[in-house]
Amino acid sequence: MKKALITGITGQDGAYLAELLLEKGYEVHGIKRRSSLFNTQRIDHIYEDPHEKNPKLHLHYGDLSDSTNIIRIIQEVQPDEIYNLGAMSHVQVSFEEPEYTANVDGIGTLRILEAVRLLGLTKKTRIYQASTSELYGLVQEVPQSETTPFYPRSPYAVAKLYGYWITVNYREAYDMYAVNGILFNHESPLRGETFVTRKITRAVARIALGLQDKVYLGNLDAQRDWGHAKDFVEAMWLILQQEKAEDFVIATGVTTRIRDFVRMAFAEVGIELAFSGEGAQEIAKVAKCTNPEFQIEIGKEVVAVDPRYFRPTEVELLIGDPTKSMTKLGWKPKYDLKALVNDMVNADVALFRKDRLLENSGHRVPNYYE
Ligand code: NDP
Ligand code: GDR
Repeated sequence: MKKALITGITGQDGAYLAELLLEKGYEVHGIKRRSSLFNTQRIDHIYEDPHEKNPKLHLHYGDLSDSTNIIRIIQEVQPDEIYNLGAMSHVQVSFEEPEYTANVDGIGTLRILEAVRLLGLTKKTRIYQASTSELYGLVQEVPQSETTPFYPRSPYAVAKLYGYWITVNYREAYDMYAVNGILFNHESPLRGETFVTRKITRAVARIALGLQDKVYLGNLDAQRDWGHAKDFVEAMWLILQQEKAEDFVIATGVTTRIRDFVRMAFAEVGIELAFSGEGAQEIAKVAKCTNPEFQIEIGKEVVAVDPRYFRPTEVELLIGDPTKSMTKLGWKPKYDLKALVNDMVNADVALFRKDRLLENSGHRVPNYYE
């Protein structure tokens, strides 16, 4: 039985990947951070009581900023595969916490590689590094492929640039199986609530159900190549199963503006929007509602721009070229953008129906607008 160690197992990708690897018969170990509240909601459905006989999922307390902790866990687990998904993954927050982001996202990667080297596991353990399309940053060429030059535009992307190159360097210097998956944006119902897609689908559900009046967003002109996280974790696994250690771009090859994601998400609940104004003055009002369940006033303003969500330096256009992964890995996404939006909006409508029930029976349900 193969053993995998996942950093960031409590995050969106960690949860889907753990599920996938368990299905494939792996023994899965994950690193979770100590927090003052439970933080395992995304993996509670696969959690196994450690008192049970032969559990297949094991959780270890740890942190990518703590080398000795990382060394000890890797020594104990002796993994065949490490998926380094742990990171401070929010681009805008990285402008607020640049040093912490560098430590965890940059040096954290080094800690994993160095632990494997020091423990003499270079021939046994394969390492997947969660690299990102944010490395491309300021547009140099489109679509972006494995050979496109990098120009990072945030402390997050700069930290990930170090993670990318230190992975390449350890591969070349020590002949390790250490590879980068350069993944474009991927989303799902498990996506963190403050990334733009989930922020939008949550707002759509809450507005349709009468729990919220409007949503404030930032740059509506940015373009992203969005896929489904379920498809993308499959690619991570495939990347580590190749004979030769190589880096791969994982993307859908289709790009969409934030504004059009907003339009599609509202359309999913039968609400048609009319946009007007420009830049920080842009708004969207309800033009039509074809769903009798949602009593929403025509003409109501449901989207507005708040410049506090503008980034000091923005990545305007991402569109990936997945040719290499499609030909060499045989990877092909099952979800297109419409299916992704449908999955996310339906999940949030189901989630917030529960909140509406609670509110209707007199309970206060807080919501955080980030
Ligand atoms: P999430 O933000 O959902 O998850 C991040 C995970 O990292 C969480 O489990 C989090 O723990 C953990 N983590 C944060 N800080 C530390 C730390 N100091 N030590 C150990 N673990 C830590 O991210 P995603 O699942 O979306 O992304 C997974 C990885 O892929 C990240 O590295 C991200 O940067 C990268 N990536 C993501 C893309 C995307 O579109 N989703 C695209 C390209 C790359 P906790 O739950 O306690 O916060
Ligand atoms: P991104 O994702 O920065 O691409 O990083 P995010 O969803 O945060 O932003 C995408 C684009 O939407 C614009 N935007 C807003 N973004 C947020 N979060 N909130 C808003 O209100 C808002 N309004 C507009 C942003 O300016 C941006 O252009 C994600 C993360 O998962 C990274 O970890 C990963 O590496 C990259 O994707 C690929």
